[in-house]
Amino acid sequence: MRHRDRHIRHGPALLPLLAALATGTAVAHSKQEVTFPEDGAVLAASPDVVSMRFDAPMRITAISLTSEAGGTFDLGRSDGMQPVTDFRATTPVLPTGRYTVDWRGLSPDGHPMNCRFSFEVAQ
Ligand SMILES: [Cu+2]
Repeated sequence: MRHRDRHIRHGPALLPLLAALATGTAVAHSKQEVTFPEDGAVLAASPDVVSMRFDAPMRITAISLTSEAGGTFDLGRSDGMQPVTDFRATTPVLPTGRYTVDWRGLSPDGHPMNCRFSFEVAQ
């Protein structure tokens, strides 16, 4: 069985289904539990890192940080593309503005996942 979850953070109705799918399988579907910054957060200064926590190890295959103005910013990864439950990447100093983190990953059960979260750096 193959399925793709888009914006998994916004799909609470899917959780019972995902739990049912995970039952009886050796490896579980992973989901995003917590991000830093939180989705919608307004920060007084540039964050040093962005992070995501998962309930099962997720291999992050792509991640990007873009500004509302269209700029892209390099992230410093240290996970070596290995599955991790706590993903962290350092950020450059971000000017005031709105930002979105988009990521794609592979759940332990092999399902492709993707999600995004946004935050604002205020003056
Ligand atoms: Cu799955």
